[in-house]
Amino acid sequence: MRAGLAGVAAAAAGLGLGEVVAAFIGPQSSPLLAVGGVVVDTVPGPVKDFGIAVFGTHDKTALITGTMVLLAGYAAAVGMAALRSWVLALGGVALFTVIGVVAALTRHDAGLAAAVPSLVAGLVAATALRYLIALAASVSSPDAPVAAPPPLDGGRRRFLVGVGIAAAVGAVGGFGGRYLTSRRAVTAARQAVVLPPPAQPPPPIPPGAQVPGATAYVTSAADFYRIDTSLYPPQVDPASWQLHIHGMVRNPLTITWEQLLQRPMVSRYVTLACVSNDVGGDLIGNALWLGTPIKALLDEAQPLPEADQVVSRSVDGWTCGTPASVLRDGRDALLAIGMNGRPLPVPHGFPVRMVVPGLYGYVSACKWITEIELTRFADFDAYWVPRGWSAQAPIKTQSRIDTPRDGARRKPGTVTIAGVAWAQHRGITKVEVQVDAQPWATATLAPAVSADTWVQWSHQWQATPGDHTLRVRATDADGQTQTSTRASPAPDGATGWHTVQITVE
Ligand SMILES: Nc1nc2c(c(=O)[nH]1)N[C@H]1C(S)=C(S)[C@@H](COP(=O)(O)O)O[C@H]1N2
Ligand SMILES: [Mo]
Repeated sequence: MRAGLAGVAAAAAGLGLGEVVAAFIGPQSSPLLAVGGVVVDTVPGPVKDFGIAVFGTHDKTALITGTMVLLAGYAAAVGMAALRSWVLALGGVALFTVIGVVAALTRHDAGLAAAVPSLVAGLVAATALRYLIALAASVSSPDAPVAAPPPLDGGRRRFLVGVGIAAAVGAVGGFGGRYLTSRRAVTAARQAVVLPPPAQPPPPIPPGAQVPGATAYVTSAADFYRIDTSLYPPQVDPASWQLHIHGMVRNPLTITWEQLLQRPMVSRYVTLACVSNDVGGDLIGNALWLGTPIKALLDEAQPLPEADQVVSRSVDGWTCGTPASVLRDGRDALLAIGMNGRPLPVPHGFPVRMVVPGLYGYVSACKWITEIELTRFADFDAYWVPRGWSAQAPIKTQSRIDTPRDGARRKPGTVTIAGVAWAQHRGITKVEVQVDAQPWATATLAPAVSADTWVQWSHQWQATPGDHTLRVRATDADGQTQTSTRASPAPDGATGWHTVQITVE
């Protein structure tokens, strides 16, 4: 018990100081984040149902908490082992140090220095453990539970003080390290960015685009879903940002932030969607993006005709593969620097990301982009492809009921059913609503800025008392109506009709 406590406290002290050191070397070198990052990159393949192209905020918190709980268990065992054999305990600490070092060194673009936080953590943990175990062993009273706790003798008090100091070092180091890391973030650099004006003003939002009861037509940055594999958003300073366009091109290019700002800028509403968005889900958002057309950049680089895939690489090594034909077909595929009139928020890709109307995010929306490589689908699989997701992933026509919510209660009489529908770049031509087994009724479509955004719809229903099932389905400009067949998001997007149950009384 006492030895277990010593193990946990020693591990906390080590990891805490590791965080402080990592603040100076780089967030990805933190032992916890490095090991967590390796877990993110390796687990999705083999573990079924975790292989989803979604890694949201909750998953990140769960992963770090889970790692800490596992670590605490392991550290307690190492503490216990230390009572029996110091060599065994030292081996236990060393094993974890090595795992941390290897994880940190294998992160994308890691230098040798990335090993230092884990090494410091291991050294501190071993030293603290040695000291605390010595204190624990010097405690005279036995460990067995007793009816009333015996008065603290000197040895016990010294041990508890030792554990307390180690735990405090862990807590102060952990929070302090996080604080130092946040101080080194690119917040100030982002605030200093002055966005260039677009060549033309942003397209006006047609009156009536917003239907009462439906979600906001333009999603604020704060409400915009965030999906990526990074446990700490990459901090990229525009001053040192560069984009390399290379691979199967006649004319490889490198552009700096200053050069990017000189390029023609357009301002476009585009609705982004995650392939992991389940029927009725909210991994979708619509924003006004400011950026420069990718097509012109590619034209300058002169891709070879055989290059059918554009691989975009983020500063953290994440990749996505986009059909070269899509990026060059004239749609508003952008290298974006602004979101809703502000520089991109750091979690959404500051300073530069890709935005491509009509493709799911995992094959097009590379955040923190630093590289564009022309290649062939036959030659390279981007990040999610070996993890069970399709290489090609156009957004599927979908619709969602925003009001009434599932389980809602309404009074009999006129009830507004409303929501959104999307088929980016094709456009929505019809939305229909079905109540119970009645015939499908055509909903009223609100105007939208373009076929690249979602569209809102509404339907007035004369509600009668009882339990009711409401369904929605959309038809796109290709004439395709959503299938009723329920499919889960993997491998290329969910299908099925969004359905809610409500009670009228
Ligand atoms: N660098 C990087 N870019 C990325 C991802 C990622 O994991 N890393 N995830 C992609 C996925 S799966 C989606 S759906 C979109 C989400 O963009 P958002 O977080 O701005 O909404 O980003 C894409 N760009
Ligand atoms: Mo996604």
